[in-house]
Amino acid sequence: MMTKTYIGLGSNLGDSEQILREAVAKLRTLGVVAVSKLYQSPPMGPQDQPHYYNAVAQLNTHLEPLALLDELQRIENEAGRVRLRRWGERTLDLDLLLYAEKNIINERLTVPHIGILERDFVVIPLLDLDPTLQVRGQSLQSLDLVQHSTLSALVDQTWAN
Ligand code: ROI
Repeated sequence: MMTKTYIGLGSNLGDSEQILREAVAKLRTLGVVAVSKLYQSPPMGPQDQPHYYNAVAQLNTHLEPLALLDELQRIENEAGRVRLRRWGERTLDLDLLLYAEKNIINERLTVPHIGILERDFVVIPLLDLDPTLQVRGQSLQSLDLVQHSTLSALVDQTWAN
């Protein structure tokens, strides 16, 4: 069975735009992918780190949640993932945000992703992909942070093609 999933992408170490492009190319080996615009976003966490490049991919895949998580972690590792400190800079972050309408809680994975409704760098790209999206019964479009977003679009949705 094909499942519609959403993956958050973030990077603020190295050539972040290229790193995210390569990550999207690898996601395409897991199923059918559509991408949001590419954004630049001020760091959440310590401010003495570079701004982030953020985007979201919609992935239609046959993979079960934990098998998908394994693949995401493999892609992170292949990007030479470096993480310097908690809440700090990283080469590549791939977060499983949503797995259809499923709620998943186990030691490796919480879906919907914790904090999804509080982070503009997740919510705004999600809305590019589906302006009507709801999470835990909440319409993303009507969240306050959509009006007060600190995000700036760098390039349109053709960036990862
Ligand atoms: N801040 C921004 N703007 N974007 C991210 O992707 C991001 N990722 C993180 C933390 C450190 C929470 N801050 C972030 O993991």
